[in-house]
Amino acid sequence: KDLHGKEENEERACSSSSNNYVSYGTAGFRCHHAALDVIAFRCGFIASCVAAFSRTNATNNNSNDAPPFTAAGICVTASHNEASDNGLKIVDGHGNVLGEAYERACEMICNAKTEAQLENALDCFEEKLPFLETSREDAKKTAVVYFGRDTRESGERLVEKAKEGARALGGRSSGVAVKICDRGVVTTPMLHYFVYAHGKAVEAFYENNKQQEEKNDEDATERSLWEKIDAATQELAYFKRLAVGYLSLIEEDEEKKKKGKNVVEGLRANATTLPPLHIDCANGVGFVAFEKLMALFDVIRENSSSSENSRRSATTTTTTTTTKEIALVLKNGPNDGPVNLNCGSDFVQKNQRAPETPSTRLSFVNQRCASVDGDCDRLVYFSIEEGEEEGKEGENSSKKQNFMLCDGDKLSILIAFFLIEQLFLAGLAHKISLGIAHTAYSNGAFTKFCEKNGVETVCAKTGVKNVHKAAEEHFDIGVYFESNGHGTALFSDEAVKVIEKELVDELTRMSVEQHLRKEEEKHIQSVILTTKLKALLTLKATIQTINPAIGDAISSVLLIEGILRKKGNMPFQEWHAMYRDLPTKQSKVKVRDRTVIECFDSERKCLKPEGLQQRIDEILLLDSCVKNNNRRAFVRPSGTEDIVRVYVEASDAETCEKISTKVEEAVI
Ligand code: NG1
Ligand code: ZN
Repeated sequence: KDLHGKEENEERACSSSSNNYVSYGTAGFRCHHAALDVIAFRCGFIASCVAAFSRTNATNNNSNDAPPFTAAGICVTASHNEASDNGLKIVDGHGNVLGEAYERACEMICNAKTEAQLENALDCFEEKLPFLETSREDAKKTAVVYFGRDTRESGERLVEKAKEGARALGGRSSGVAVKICDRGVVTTPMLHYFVYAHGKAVEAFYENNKQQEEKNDEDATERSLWEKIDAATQELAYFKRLAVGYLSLIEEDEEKKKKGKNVVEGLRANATTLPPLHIDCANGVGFVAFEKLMALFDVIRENSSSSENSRRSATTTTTTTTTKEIALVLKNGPNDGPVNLNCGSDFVQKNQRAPETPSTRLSFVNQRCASVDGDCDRLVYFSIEEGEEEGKEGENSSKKQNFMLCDGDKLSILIAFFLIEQLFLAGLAHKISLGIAHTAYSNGAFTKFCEKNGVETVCAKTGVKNVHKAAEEHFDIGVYFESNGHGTALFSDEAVKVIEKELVDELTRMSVEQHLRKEEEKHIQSVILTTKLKALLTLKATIQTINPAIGDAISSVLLIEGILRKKGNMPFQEWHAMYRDLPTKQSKVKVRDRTVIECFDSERKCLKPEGLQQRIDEILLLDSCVKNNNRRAFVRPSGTEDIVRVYVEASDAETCEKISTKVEEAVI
């Protein structure tokens, strides 16, 4: 009975639901916050189950090892959606998005309207879910559930509901005690990282204690674990990992600058430093998190007794940090307006224009800029050049703006090319495969560019979970970004091992050589680094700069800033000009029931309703009787909003518009 967790009179319809049925969308449940109390409660319960029954890699089913202690998590966020929406993302024991295999059962549980339906859904959940790797009796005594939320007003209420749901597992005579770790307002990737780090701490603990008596003392195990994973320690560990990774990544750059080894890069590095990066934080949690990162850079700088100048000023709207390592200007924080309203990566990427919040309208012009989304797991870079309209100088002149976007595709390209180069220099190109996973929304010019440069690509269905999976399955290092900036570079455990082993081997080889030359013993830093060693160290630093659990805008900013610096302060324009995007048009169409549309071929084609694909194919021939390879159009039901998305790409903007209008009509 208590599983309903339902408030009286709460029957408000979900904006993303049809017939009051809330589907498990592209990234969990998401709709108007008022309809989410029951769903939050039930998701909390689900997360508790995940935590209670899933194991770490360090333990296995048939051993008498100490019980597993992996955690699970709930992010209360609606990412890029408007401020009145909210949502629930469930994090599995490894810190990843809860797998697709569980989605239907979660959907059944969250939509059950009667006691019988609920019981049925729970049975289904218990019986079918593969994550129940342990039997009921074997479930661990403490289920640890992490909670985090973005800056939305409804977040606090929904976290409380979700906690109630999580605690309900303890109340079901399950013998499980539920431990709540509320991390307050954090980015989605931070919460994923905490769950991931929790699992790693547990794994390490069991590895270290395997041979010892204490392994049977569960209470001692738990106590010592809790010391490692309190909120402040975990948060500092997260920022430290990224910041130290970044500093190691750019370290060599300083050396290169002095030596001017590569003429072009050396010249650039001497002539300029990268201009500060102005970050539009979508009026959301990213602002808060970036501020913490900057504070850490300040501490590191102070401790390293650097004589460089540094300036930090905090106001409600803008925070600036300028150190020799990184220069960030933060804009659009939670006090500046409703989350995502006329700002954020979704606004910038979909509308192809700068954020339009009153305080920042003009301040992005002629700067190097980036935008994150409401929960800080997406990132795009952009720049707007403003100049005088030709031949119109003086008072009446109008300004001509040139908007340039480096979206997820261009992030992928920059990272992939950089890593390919490093693998080659490290002598590992033949041992470690690298490729890019993307979605149907990737620009045709991007896929052609990859093909031309021999970079393997694979197209997956929309949604991080799908692209992540494709990257994992196809490559040792899988770089993946959705065009909207969701993504990361994924290193397989095997790839990490190969890199680490090669690093040790190279260091050994160097010290043997040195010894043979009968040189005095020198510290490694005083040795001239070989190209191979430098590349291996760069790869290692890259791995550290990346959030291993999930795509993370903070981590991506550091990685991209690091790469641009390593490329001799590559100007934005040069990165942007690597290839030229085909004009695109994205629109939303409201229909009565979007679920009638079914897609295949990674959502590039339509199976149902009958005739729609044929109609789209006809429209693509507009004003032409031959197929034009630059033209592409597809439609798919959104998994996060109650709309159908239409995507069109063509050689010119005018044709895009025309095709889009016709496809929209066909959908309606
Ligand atoms: P839907 O609403 O299913 O298109 C959107 C994004 C996805 C992903 C999810 C989750 C587009 C076209 N789609 O999904 O890429 O980011 O939200 O946030 O941007
Ligand atoms: Zn997001």
